[in-house]
Amino acid sequence: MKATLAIPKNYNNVAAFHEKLAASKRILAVCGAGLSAASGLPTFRGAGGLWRNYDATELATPGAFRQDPVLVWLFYAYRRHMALKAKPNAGHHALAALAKKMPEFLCLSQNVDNLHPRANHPDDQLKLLHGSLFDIKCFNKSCGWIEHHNYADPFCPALVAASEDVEPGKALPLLDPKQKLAKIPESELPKCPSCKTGLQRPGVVWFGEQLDEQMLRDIDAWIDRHVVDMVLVIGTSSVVYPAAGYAEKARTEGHTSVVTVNLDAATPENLYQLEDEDFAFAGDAVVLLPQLLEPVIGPANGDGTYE
Ligand code: BJW
Ligand code: ZN
Repeated sequence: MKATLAIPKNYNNVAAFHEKLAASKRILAVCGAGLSAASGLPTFRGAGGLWRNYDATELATPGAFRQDPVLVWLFYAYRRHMALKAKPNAGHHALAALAKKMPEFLCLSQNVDNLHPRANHPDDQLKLLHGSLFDIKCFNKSCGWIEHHNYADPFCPALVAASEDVEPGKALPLLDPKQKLAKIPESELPKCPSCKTGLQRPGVVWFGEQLDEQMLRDIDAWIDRHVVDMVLVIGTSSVVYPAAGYAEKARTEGHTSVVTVNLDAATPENLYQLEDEDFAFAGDAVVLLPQLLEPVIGPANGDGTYE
């Protein structure tokens, strides 16, 4: 849990961070939606967290899907379309470059937008905690059918309204809560090809659902193997568990620095400040990560990539 908070000693202190980075061999990152904000994808909480007039987190539950699978599918079909149009940003590229330079860097990401893999982040140094928009599963829990790398856009003919492109400056009718949604019969949503009865659903982790157990075991084993020198907490409100617990789980008191990189890092709710060795950087992850990691990854190319 987060503790009482105040501005840490090492607030926006890049030189002190670089000293700690030079002495670090094992780094864990915990990323959230703020990392993809510069790629044009909205965050969950705060401004941008509304889809039509729904709180995005209210649609991210099995109950919402059970009650209105068409509505939830429109939300996810739109998110797939947006993620496919988006490009990984310099923050994703900087993390991928760090992974290539530092074998003992592990990146945990709550993001389901596929932008880490598209930045060529090595698979074995990336754990997608909340799954992927581009995995499709069966809603019938006992079935177990899953399809990876499904990039169909529109996802199915019935959901075409979610994949419309409009002229710049114009609003997509789907996003205007004043415009009624066209009636799409549930029977037009694709069924699971294996059990033939369950609806297909996005392969993401909704509230109340378990994260992949093997993945959680692998993360725990990685953390327990040796001391972790640094935990980068990037663009996340750190309110969703288990993701929010990893900074403390990985901390060896007196040694591990927890480093918050957040647009709102001046706001106490967005800060981890439990120990003197912690750091916080207020700003856009797309600007801060290349700057903070530069001693290890070098300068970026003009387009934010490193290869
Ligand atoms: C920038 C920026 C820029 C902006 N640069 N920064 C222990 C205690 C209490 C509760 C629980 C617990 N353990 C489990 C729970 C229950 C629950 C939970 O955590 N609830 C809390 C809300 C209280 N957890 C679960 O249910 C999880 N399952 C689980 O643990 O199973 C076992 C279990 C079940 C039930 C009970 C107990 C145990 C599953 C969680 C799944 C979360 N799923 C979602 C949807 C995924 C699919 C989808 O994408 O639609 O994941 S919800 C949503 O929140 C999404 C995100 O990954 C996640 C986190 O959001 P994130 O990334 O932090 O985004 P924001 O918007 O909140 O923050 C953005 C931040 O960026 C802000 O701080 C900005 O300032 C910043 N920012 N622009 C830098 N440019
Ligand atoms: Zn099935």
